[in-house]
Amino acid sequence: MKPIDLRSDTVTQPTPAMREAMAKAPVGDDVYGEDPTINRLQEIAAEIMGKEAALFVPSGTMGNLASILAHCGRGDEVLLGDKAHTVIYEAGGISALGGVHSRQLPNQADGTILLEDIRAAIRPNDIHQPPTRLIALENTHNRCGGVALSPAYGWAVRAIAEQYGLFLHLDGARIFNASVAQGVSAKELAQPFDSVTFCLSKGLCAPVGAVIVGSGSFINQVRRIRKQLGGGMRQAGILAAAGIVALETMIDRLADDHTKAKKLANELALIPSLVLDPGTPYTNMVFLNISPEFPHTAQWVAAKLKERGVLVGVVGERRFRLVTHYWIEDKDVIEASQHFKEIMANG
Ligand code: TLP
Repeated sequence: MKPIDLRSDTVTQPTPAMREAMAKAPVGDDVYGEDPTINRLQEIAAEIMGKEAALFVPSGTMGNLASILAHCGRGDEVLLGDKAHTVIYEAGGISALGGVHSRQLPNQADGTILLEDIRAAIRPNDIHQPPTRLIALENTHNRCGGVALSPAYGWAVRAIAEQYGLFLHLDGARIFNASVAQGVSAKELAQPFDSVTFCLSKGLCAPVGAVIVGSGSFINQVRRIRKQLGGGMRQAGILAAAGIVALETMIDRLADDHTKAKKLANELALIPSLVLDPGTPYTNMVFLNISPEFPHTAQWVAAKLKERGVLVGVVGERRFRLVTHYWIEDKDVIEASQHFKEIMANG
């Protein structure tokens, strides 16, 4: 039996159309810049994001790492939210591999960092202190509940970046969820940023890959860094072919995932020992806690759910993250909620 896998949208399998495109893709050596399918993916990506150029990379993590290493030298400082994926889930790569000093500012519940906190964190020109070089934001914001940042907030941070001569990077792993949820184009969301990483292999269902977009000279720089990181791929047009299908056919349907997340949240809200986060879901993620009177942990509940073929993300002692995606159907939402209900009632 196929499990109902709500752990993440990273678990999505490629669609049949993707598998077909992958089988037929013309390929070449991309380190020589000769893979026609990768070149096409990069052209489409740059166009969608309204940037000069794009670079295909193996993962969102490498996209953020290469971008931050391009903006910052060793000992430079990047301002990030304390709940940023780059801070929590990227194995400290920017520090370990780039010597970049990370300054973590409190993320607000809406995924933003207060503008006054950003201003106050910018270092003076003082030889004792690491020079502030970059501000990095995340949209949608994973650890802040999958909440979307608005273009207006991007522009407000841009104004600060310009005032102080800083670069601005966006981890837009799920920028298309942010776009669909707010009814604004990804281009509008990307415009205030010097560089954006976005993922093909989450809600868009491609098996592998992310894309970095930015100016032509920036993309030349990250191309060299990608090589340093061992991410220069050869006949990877086979992967890019799925990415093209993702960008051409899988963006608008993300609205269905948001609707399914709402349905899931509505069902779970009826279960007495579960407490949903206020406002959840903003996009395709439902965050919830187990109420204090329930005698077991989230791990315990997750293990019981697993026995019944339902997989959920445990993101705290008594906390879950459930993510909807292309391979979750309406009936799966009902079934998963029913299993939750029974387990919580018999706990
Ligand atoms: N996030 C994964 C896990 O790493 C937590 C998930 O299941 O959500 N930026 C953001 C905002 C992300 O959520 C992720 C993946 C990445 C970057 C990294 O992408 P990959 O997995 O392609 O390196």
